[in-house]
Order: sequence, then C-alpha cells, then structure tokens
Amino acid sequence: MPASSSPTQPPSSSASEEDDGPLRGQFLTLEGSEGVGKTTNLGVIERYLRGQNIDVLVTREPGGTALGERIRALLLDVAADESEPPMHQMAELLLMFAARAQHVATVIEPALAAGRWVLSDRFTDASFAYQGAGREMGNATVATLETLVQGSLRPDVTLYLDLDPEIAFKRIAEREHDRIEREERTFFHRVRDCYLARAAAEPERFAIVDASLDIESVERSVVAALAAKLLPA
Ligand code: ATM
Repeated sequence: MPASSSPTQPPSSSASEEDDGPLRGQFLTLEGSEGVGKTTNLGVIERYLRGQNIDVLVTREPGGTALGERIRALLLDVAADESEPPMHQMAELLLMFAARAQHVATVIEPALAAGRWVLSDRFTDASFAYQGAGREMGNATVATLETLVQGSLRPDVTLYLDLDPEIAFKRIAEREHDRIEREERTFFHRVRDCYLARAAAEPERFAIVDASLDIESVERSVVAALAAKLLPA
C-alpha cells in the first residue's frame, strides 16, 4: 500500500511534523453498482474509522463540492437523454472529470495534506468502469484524463462491493432510475467485469466484498477487509 504513514495510526504530532507539516492522510474509496448497499456501508466504514480515532472526511463523486453537486445533477438528470440529441458520452466523461478536478483541488488534496483521511463514495475507478467499459470509450482516454486532472493522486485503498447485475436489477427494480441507471443490462455487465479486472490487476489496493450476502454479513466483511488493508505490512 502506498502509505505515507503507519495506516492504523491516526495522524498525530511528532518532531518531524513540526518540520514537514502533518503526515499525509490516507485516501479510501468505495465502489460498487447500484443495489449493493454502498450508502449503508459508507456509514459502516466511517464509524469504524472514527472508532479508531481517525479524522475522516466523507465525500462522494460525482459531487463533493458545490460545483460538483451541480454537475452531478446535470449528469443524472434523465432530461439530458430525453432532449435531442441526448448527452454525448464524451460530454459525460468530461463532466465527470470537471467535477473531479474541483473535488481533488479544493477538497481531497487539502484534506490529505492536512493529515485528514478521505473516504469517497466512488472515484476514478467508476470512470474506467462506466465510461471506459460501460460506454466502451476505452481505458486510454480515461487514463489520459486521470493523469491530467489528478497528477499522481490515486486511492490508497479501494473497497469494491461486488454483485451480479442480475441480482442488482431485482433489488432496485421498484426504484425510480437516474439517467445512467436506465442503461441496458449488458452495460452493467461490462461495468462489473471492468471493476473485477481492475481489482485483479491491483490486489494491493483493492479488496472485493461479496455484496450478495445478507446486510450484516456484508457489513462484517467490509470491516474485516478494511482492517486487513490498513494493517501495517
Ligand atoms: P451513485 O449513485 O453511486 O452516487 O453514482 C451516480 C452515478 O454516477 C452511478 N450510476 N449508476 N448506475 C455511477 C456514475 N458514475 C460514472 O458513470 N462515472 C464516474 O466517474 C462516477 C464517479 C460515477
């Protein structure tokens, strides 16, 4: 794990801190498709970290800033696809990264630099999964924007809540769907395959949690996976 501090220790004062400023916080992200219980588990992770006396900032993408939340509304509004012509996939990708540029520069980087931990409900893995794979725009375009917008910033730990899209569809069938959730099933199979491939390629960073189990089991697995990732090597 590319940690700049002992990850189970909350940022604390030290002799070197006076010279170099606070130890940089850890950047954690949570990913998963709709219907996996992402919001519930975000709360579980936040409580776990606070229980370890870790000062954590919880945020989300797209969003996390006033500008980002306005961009989020544009991105998820079904009217954008009911208009003629519908939102172009490149416009969608660039809006994701426009929101991210503001989020990284004004929220995530300052918090990490101040020694706070950051827990984000989604980050750039979602752009690879939804735009790169779901929309079939490819990894290279997303990777170019990733470098442009984030420089070297990458999550230290990513928890991926994995669920077969066929089960997810049943779970969210009754709900009103936003613009992206209205996509066809094959889209969500590509999204899942991409997440699993990214997790396999970066096992140090990723932990996969089986989200098909009951809520309590998923919550226990989330805490266990996080604790294992945060243990000093
Ligand atoms: P949440 O519902 O998890 O807040 O995410 C909103 C949508 O944004 C979600 N849609 N679905 N289904 C995933 C999508 N999204 C992207 O397509 N690309 C991104 O880079 C991000 C951060 C989210």
